[in-house]
Amino acid sequence: MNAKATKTQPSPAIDKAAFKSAVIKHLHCTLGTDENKANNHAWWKATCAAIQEQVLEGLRKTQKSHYLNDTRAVHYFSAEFLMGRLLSNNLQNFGLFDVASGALKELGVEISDILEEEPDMALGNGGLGRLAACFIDSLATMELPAIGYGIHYENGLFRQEIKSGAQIERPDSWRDYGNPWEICRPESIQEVSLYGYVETKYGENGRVLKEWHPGSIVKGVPWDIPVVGYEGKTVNVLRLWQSESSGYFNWDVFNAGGYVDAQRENVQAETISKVLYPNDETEAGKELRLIQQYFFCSCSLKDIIRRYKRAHGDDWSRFADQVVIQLNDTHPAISVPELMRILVDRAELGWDEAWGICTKVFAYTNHTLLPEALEKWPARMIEKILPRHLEIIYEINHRFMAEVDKKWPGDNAMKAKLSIIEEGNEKMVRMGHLSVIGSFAVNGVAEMHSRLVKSSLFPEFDELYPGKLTNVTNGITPRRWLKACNPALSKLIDKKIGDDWPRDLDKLQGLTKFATNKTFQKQFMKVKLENKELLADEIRKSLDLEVDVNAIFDVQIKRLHEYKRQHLALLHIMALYRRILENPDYDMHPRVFVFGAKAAPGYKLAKDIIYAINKVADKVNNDPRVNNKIKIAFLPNYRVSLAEKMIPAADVSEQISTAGKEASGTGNMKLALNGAVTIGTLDGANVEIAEEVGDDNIFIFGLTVEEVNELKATGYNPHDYYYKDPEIKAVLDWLETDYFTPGKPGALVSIKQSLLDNGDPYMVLADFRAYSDAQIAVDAAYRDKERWAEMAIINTAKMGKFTSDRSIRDYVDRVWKLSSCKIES
Ligand code: TH1
Repeated sequence: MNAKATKTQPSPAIDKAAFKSAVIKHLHCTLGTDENKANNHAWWKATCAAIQEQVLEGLRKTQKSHYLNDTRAVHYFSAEFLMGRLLSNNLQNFGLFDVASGALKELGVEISDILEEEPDMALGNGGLGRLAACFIDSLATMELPAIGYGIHYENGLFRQEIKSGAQIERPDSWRDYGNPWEICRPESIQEVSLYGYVETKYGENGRVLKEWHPGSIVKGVPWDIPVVGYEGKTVNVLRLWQSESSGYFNWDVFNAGGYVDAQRENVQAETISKVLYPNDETEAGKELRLIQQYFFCSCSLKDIIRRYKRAHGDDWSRFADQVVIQLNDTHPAISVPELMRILVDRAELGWDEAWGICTKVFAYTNHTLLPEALEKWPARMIEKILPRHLEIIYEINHRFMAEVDKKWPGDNAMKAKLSIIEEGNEKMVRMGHLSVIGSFAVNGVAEMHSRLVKSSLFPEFDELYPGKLTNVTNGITPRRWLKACNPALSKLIDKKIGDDWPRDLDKLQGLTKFATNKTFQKQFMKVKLENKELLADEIRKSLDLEVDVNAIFDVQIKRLHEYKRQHLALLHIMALYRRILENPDYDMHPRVFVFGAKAAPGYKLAKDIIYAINKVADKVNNDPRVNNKIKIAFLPNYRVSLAEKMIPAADVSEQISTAGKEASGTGNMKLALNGAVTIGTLDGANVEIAEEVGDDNIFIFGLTVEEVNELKATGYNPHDYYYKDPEIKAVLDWLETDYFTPGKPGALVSIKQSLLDNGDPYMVLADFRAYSDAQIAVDAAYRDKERWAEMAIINTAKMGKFTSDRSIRDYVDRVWKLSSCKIES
């Protein structure tokens, strides 16, 4: 049964002939070249320029409509936006992909070739940054007034090369040859103060006035990236700030004896937005990082206030009706004292009135419970860089302590626990506490994570502020993560259930009834096979490695971190290898283990794990005794555009973090949406994926959070597993030999040490056997072709919940209270 064509497919604004002339016009007039001379890069730029005409028209109309309707808007503050490539996305969203592809073909150009010319905008580390990108896509698609605020890093996340198995970091220069999407807005430059000292003055009726005399001032230059919603009606912006020197030298501070501080110009202004810190989930604690955070928050708040004042003058009473600011983790938490400073010192509002505004404007999303990711800044560092902000933080805390005393009279332990200030050798400012206290809503990112935020991270805050802590489960945009990255599957789905699922992902439920239909199963698995062929080509090009597309494609793609347990996957692969060596007839369906992962440059063990995967790969891939039953492909430089090629080709999705550690995960959603079956722990959003697809369509294994905690409490000893399970022992001992690193015994020993001597903090050994058994079940299931096809289809069919449109709907209803705004044409 083929469903009718629906009306929701974007209808192209221009036809092929018009698009073709636009491309040629830009080739001539924007790029100064012509059809005979143009290379793929020039064609790419001309095509971008052609579509940018539509984009900018949409942007102008959107801004006009928002202004005329004086809309309430959400301002998404995030230190990271992992946008990836924009051309194919923008073409898709305008419904112009086929038009452009046809026009280019007539010009003798393959669209797939020019799409490859676009560098990724990699202004983020991983899930947190990509979530921000999915959210602004949904906001535009749902016609909600929204603006993303972040940093215009000159260098995004490093480019990863693999040399002799080891990770090497190279700078990422995404703008070297110009970025066709961004628009510089010099008319909206802001100034940001740093360093210096605070002067106390007395105004009329004895009012205490604080004046900050900064030691240096830098300029923030805004660059706007248009964000095109599906069907191209609303075009919102992502505004990224670039730092520049203001040429300003503070004589005032110089003369007041602050000579050294005045010289702070040598934190050269330009360095502020030079580079993205490459640490995912580890707080860097570096002065420059705090400056980056303050820099973009201060610019963004001033930008918001400028826009508000244009409509409302000095009347602050409506500010909180018009403005809501979402803090993406604690990275923008310094916004809370910054807004207080602007309101109290600049606008001269009373403290209570200012605090009333603040706590109606901010909402905070927590993304992790890992202690190493919870930001704390030395009070002395804040005092040096932002002396007035430290005073404000103390004042906020002073008043908060009084509230705590009201609730728990005389309980000093409680005060110490909840205080924004952590006492100790060095006083530290807890940015999480500041964010909870300064916000009207706090959310975790998956049901289980939000439960843990309430029960173990912030239980007292939950008692103090009932209802403030809530959940919004993460989501992903189906436009990029199915429609654009998997055109073959998208077309099959269109034919079967109609083409309005990219807007209404619950429609995929309609596939359920075909899950056992033999014809549909064949069609679905044929698409999967074609996608595996494409990835096999990529693996051949990148690694010079041949893989069998009839093997199970088993994919683990995410940042490298011990808690994500890529080393659990590695130990299992080594165990399989060993079983084959011991028994050449060892019965297993051939498997290709595909990895993509970057390690933080300073994270030694993570880099060792990458090295180990590559060394084991060298050996296994070239050992004829393996008889092609196992291949290992570690694809270098994992990034959004590579994910778009890997995800459609996956049969199995590895989501094997220690229970309680992965707040949500979003790769798990992308893979399942594309018909991969999950092998995973009961962690993060895996729990909700299991609820949606049902126990028969997912492979759950391992300790639960409760079991992890209990084992920890009663004393976990990894040696027990090492001595009790001969396979674990053999595999770990193997790491100590030079079998995988000929001539270099011990090159892989750090992994064994972390699992034994260092106590195996993520309980890899405790979960090994359960994982191995689950993999045996995966193997058996795959051999039953029809059963597997059914599972894969069900996974796609049941992912409706995980569209980022649903996440945004939840934020709108529960937190932001926004209304959509129709764009007048
Ligand atoms: C990730 C979480 O690890 C992941 O589980 C979640 O799906 C994702 O955020 C989106 O919510 C995080 N990334 C970072 C990055 C930094 C600091 C904390 C986190 S939590 C730099």
